[in-house]
Amino acid sequence: MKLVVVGLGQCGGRIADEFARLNRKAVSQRGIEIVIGVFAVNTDIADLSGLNRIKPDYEHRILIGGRKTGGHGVGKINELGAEVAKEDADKVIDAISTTKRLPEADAFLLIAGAAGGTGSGAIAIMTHYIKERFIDKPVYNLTVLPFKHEEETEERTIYNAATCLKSSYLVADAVILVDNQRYIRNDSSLLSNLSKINAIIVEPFYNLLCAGEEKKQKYIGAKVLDAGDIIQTLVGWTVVGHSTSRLSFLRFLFERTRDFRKKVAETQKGIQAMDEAVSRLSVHGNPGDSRRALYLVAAPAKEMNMELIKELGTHLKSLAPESIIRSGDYPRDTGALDVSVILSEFSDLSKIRNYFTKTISLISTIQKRQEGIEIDTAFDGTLKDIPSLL
Ligand SMILES: Nc1nc2c(ncn2[C@@H]2O[C@H](COP(=O)(O)OP(=O)(O)OP(=O)(O)O)[C@@H](O)[C@H]2O)c(=O)[nH]1
Ligand SMILES: [Mg+2]
Repeated sequence: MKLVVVGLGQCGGRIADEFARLNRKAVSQRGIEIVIGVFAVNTDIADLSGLNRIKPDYEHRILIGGRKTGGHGVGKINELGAEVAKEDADKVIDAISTTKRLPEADAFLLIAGAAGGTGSGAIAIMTHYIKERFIDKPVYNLTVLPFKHEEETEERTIYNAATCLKSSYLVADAVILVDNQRYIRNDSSLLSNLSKINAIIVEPFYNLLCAGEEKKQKYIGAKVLDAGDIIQTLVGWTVVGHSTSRLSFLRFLFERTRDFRKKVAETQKGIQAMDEAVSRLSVHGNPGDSRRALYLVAAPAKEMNMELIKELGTHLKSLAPESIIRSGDYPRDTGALDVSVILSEFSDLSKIRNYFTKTISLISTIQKRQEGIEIDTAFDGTLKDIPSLL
């Protein structure tokens, strides 16, 4: 599957930069292309300059809202991010249109942090314009949810996330969710290392995008997972999961017997790997609430057989009984068993629902504050008896 990737705001730009790296890896290691154009869009000149792999010309690093923001960002006001995206959408569309071999792209992927200003405000607006201009291609959003400490310290965080997510859901073909907080679970040093988190965020996409582009016969699976399978799976709220387990090196080299015990062990290893991928979903969710699912197994050809793939399908069906499940195998020469999972069309995700309910109560508190009905400070009680001149 080939993507055109557009990163919006700082978070979006940096993750788009990671996709550019992923594509270079695919070209150098596998001789295939998975991303045919990468763009960063921002209101902040410094953020655009800080990127590494996206082409440094103004057609790939696109400054929007220069007149309104002076090139210094929108300071977390996502309404302003949305406004400048509307005003400068043409600039972005024109740049995308110059992509060589654009007709080969299977889909667009737009990326942003939900809690910021520029990306949060711009992602749904740009999705709308891109869909309008390139009507034959699906447009997906990859939306990054804030860390817990950001939610706790800044009211705007929740409000921005809720308004960004609602808007994305209304226009995008699917909203792939990634929760920053999930990536520091076992390693708190990651909190200060966003580039490491970004590398982990894009990991599940590597094999998923490569599998259908493979040209070499020995890497073509019995059941190839191609762009069509992925497009059919991605609908509405979506999460991804990934796990890699190393197969024992000696066993990998020498053990060629095909006895039944080995087969049982293989299946068990596969199920463990899938459980791990599901336990590491990019946002915590109940697989039972998804309506579409997909899994891809990448491993040495001799470690895989159709029975293993089928067993894994049965296992995923037991976790997500309401889901239509698609699958594929991807033979690789590495000593690893790699499982990628997509769960899509969620009917509920508590994390997202909480943003919406918290924002509704936040809005009513703000309204009351503005009307002077409720003043949440230590002066409350004394203040309301003082006449106001407003
Ligand atoms: N995973 C990840 N999250 C990031 C990164 N940079 C920022 N974020 C998250 O994104 C949110 C802030 O969004 P930014 O992208 O910095 O904001 P922006 O879109 O540039 O908007 P303004 O700076 O307000 O104009 C916060 O929740 C951050 O935790 C990054 O490189 N990786
Ligand atoms: Mg910024």
